[in-house]
Amino acid sequence: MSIEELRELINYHSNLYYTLDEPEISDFEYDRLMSELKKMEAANPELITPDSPTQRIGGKILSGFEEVVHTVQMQSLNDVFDRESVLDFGEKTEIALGEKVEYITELKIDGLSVSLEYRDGYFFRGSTRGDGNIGEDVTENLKTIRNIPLKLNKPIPYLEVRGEVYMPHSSFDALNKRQEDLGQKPFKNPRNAAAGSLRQLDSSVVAQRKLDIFVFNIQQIEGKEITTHKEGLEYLSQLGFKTIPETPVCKTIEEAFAEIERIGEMRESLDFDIDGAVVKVNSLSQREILGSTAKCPKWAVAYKYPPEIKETILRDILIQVGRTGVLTPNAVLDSVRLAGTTVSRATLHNIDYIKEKDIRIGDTVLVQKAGDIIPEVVSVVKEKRTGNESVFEMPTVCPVCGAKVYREEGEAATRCTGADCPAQIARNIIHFASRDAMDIEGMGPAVVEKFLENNIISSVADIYKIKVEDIEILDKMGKKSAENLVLAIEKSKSNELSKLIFALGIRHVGARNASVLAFRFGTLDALIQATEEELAQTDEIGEVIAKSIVNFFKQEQNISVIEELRAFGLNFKCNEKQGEGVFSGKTFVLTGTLPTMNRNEASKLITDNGGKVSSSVSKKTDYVLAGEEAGSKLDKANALGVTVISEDEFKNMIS
Ligand code: 3BA
Repeated sequence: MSIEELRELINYHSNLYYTLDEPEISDFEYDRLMSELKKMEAANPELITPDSPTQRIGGKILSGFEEVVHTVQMQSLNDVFDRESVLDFGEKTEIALGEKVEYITELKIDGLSVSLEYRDGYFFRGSTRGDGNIGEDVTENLKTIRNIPLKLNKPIPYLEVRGEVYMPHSSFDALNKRQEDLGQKPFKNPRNAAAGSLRQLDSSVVAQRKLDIFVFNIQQIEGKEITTHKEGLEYLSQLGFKTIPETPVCKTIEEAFAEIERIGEMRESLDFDIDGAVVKVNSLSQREILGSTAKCPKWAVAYKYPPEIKETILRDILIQVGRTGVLTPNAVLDSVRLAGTTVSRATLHNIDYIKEKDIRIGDTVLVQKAGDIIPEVVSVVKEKRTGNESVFEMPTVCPVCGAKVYREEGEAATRCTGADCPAQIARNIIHFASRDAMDIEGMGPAVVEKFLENNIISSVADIYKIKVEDIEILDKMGKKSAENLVLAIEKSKSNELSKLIFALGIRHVGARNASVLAFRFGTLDALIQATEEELAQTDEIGEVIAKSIVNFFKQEQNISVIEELRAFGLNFKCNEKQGEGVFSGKTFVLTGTLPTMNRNEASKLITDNGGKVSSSVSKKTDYVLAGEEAGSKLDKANALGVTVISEDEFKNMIS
């Protein structure tokens, strides 16, 4: 097969798969064709064309986005919130035109508007809306979206279309799972995720995010006459675009409104969010006559659906333990239909929320979908109380693992303290193996997940039981990397104590704290025995950290993990030498912003040279190293007569 034939074949199957959702070949077969094409292109780079499917996998890294001036402004839409206003829009339109008007009601996708430009049938530029007049050039990112044709089915001279880029729920769920695994903040909703993705400078990241598009408007076209919106949409799909779905032509504004209601009912069954419906005049010549105001066309209006609220009975409150160890109370409800789906669970967020709204088991409550996804209990119908309702209290132990739960002052969240809690195990193991912790190379989030799925490990200590034979059979692993991983695991046994302390994942104990603790207590056993007072008296360790540490070691489960680790021969002793040098026996306090160093760098220089860093100024303090905007610590130093030095003086002391 020639390279052209192969390219055509892949584009053919890609269109079947991504745009028509009717694949004819398996994913495996498709991947095989792609890898064949990549090989051919690598051997003959001059044969790469702009519409090659290999151009969609991303890779170019930009330093920023160029500006794009929209030759036709990207307008906004007037919003309306009820039936009357929609009918009003119809009436005004028909009066202005003095004739009958046809309408089209479209889904209003909750994503980001973009503009796509084609010259001689080839996609050459894509841009964001920006302020409507000037947007950003995101061509490389848009190329990764499979539903954007790189080459049109007809080579018309020029075309500009507009559409909405969005993230399907399925992509969103997968993305947030990855975010959590990597210990990164999940995105709040698909719209934010889509916006964040389009702004990525590395298009290969965008390629993984699986964005999608619906095209809804021809903005400019050369080489084809079009007279109605419907005809435009049909032509766009002939050219290869995925156009906005559900667009029957409506003969009257009442029909258009019935369509709004129908869309409202199917809303929840869609694999993407909509934030309303748009009613548009079908005839392009009528649109011309109607014209626009400063920002909005007079021939279209956006209808926003009210959030649906339903009444039901709260039968019970169950606790769910998330991957971060947070206990979330969930309401068990009598099933109700809510915006298209059956709802029988709703979040109650946290105990403060429950107390504030005085939500009790047995109450009649109102529920709604919050942020479109998870339903929440909004309020209690107090008139319907019978007196048989019972007040809910948070459990004192984790319902998953039995470790004590813990709630910090000023925090709404209640957390489990178990290092081996099955609900948190993936996250804890990922943290344990990570660079600043045990630094086990080759044991990143994806590998940990794979090991958990295949029951190779089920606790932190299990890492040290892993054998080459267990893992080399896993796909993508292979003997060589399996051997390397086992070596890396073995090597981690002799890590510094500070790394192990950090790896345990004690809440609030960061890498720096772990190192301070390792020095101060010398062995893990001494740290386990330490009292809250002893801990709180340690430099840099405050009351909150001290409490958290004591709490952690009180949990039997955590001690048994530590005993297992001991049995595997992990290093429990601090072998790092406290630095020796000019600062031996001297205590420093840092305050304010230094001109060139950050806190960590300064602290390291102090400890490397034998000194100690303390968090508060006392008579025992030898030096206060002060920068810009130093506050009360500087005042205190002056009051006590402690020597205050600048960064320059500090550096001179070392050299
Ligand atoms: N149709 C958004 N604007 C839309 C072409 C007009 C329009 C939208 C639409 C102005 C959607 C405003 C930003 C804009 C291109 C201006 C839609 C959707 N139609 N179906 C009437 O699904 N979100 N948004 N984009 N021009």
